[in-house]
Amino acid sequence: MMLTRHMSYMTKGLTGAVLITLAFSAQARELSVSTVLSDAFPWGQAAEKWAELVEERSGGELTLRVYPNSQLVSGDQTREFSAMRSGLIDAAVGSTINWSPQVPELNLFSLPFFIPDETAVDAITGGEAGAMVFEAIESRGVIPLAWGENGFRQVSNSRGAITEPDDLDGLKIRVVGSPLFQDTFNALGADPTQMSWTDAQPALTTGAVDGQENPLSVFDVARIDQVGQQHLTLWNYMNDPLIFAVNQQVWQTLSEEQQTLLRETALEAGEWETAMTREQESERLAAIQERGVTVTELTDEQYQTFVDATQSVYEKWAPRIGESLVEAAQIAIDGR
Ligand code: X2X
Repeated sequence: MMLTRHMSYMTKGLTGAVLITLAFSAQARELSVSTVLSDAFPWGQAAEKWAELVEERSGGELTLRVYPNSQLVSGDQTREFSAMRSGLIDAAVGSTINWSPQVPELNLFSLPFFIPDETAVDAITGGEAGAMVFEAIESRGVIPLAWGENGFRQVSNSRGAITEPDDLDGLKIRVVGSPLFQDTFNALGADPTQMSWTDAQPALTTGAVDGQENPLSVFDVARIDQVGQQHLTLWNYMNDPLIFAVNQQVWQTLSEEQQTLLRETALEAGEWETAMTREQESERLAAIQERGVTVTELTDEQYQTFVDATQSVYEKWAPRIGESLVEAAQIAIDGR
């Protein structure tokens, strides 16, 4: 009775158009997606691509709204995973580095000089080791869907060319707020300082730090050379994959069709972004060199001096990551 009266009041009081809009918006669902970098970078473009594909294929029923620049965690990128787990944010395209304080298994990718090339990255993420990493994420309340790539990280500084660990002696290097990085740069004799990406750029500009490490795409797009970083060493010391993921409670409220749609579009966006990032590497390097940056490539012998100097990091962190995961990754690398 009450309901009937209420409905007839609604019908009389509202125009048909408004009713249709209400009915539609009751079904439409918007999920927030956090990223650290904006769509000026491949990373942000990965999230935008995901949103585009979802928009197209859901007919507007499901929408992803991308919030770049770590804004949903007030610039503190190492809180992104916790925020997603607690439901403060619905989803993210995030870096393994930034999530590693909450998911120790993700430190696998930051082990210095462990993953030699792109084929090795693919062998790890696409095989048993990758599945183990995804299980580790899921066991912490987040549903991982697909891989993307921020890229192999290279080191730059304002002082001089780095060709051996001695060249890093005493250099203040900005690193991400993940403890393994502290150990790696300490082992190399540098003076690492943890700070967010938001704080890194002013610190480089004022000379509060001498150097930083990031993939070529980040160095290029953010014009890191213009904040005094004239020396860049290509040492591929670690790869930083991206992961597309959704909060578990949010995931459970989605229909099976919506889940399939989110997973398939994440996979597609991830593959698209990874291929693009890799294809762009050589033109980015050329652009960086053209802007006057001294680029140093290491000989095998020089490379080995870095491997030897960071052996202790591997020994300390392999047990924290999990010996069986490190082993699975090693098998993937050897068999690639
Ligand atoms: O902070 C960084 O260096 C960045 C942008 O690469 C990450 O978020 C890992």
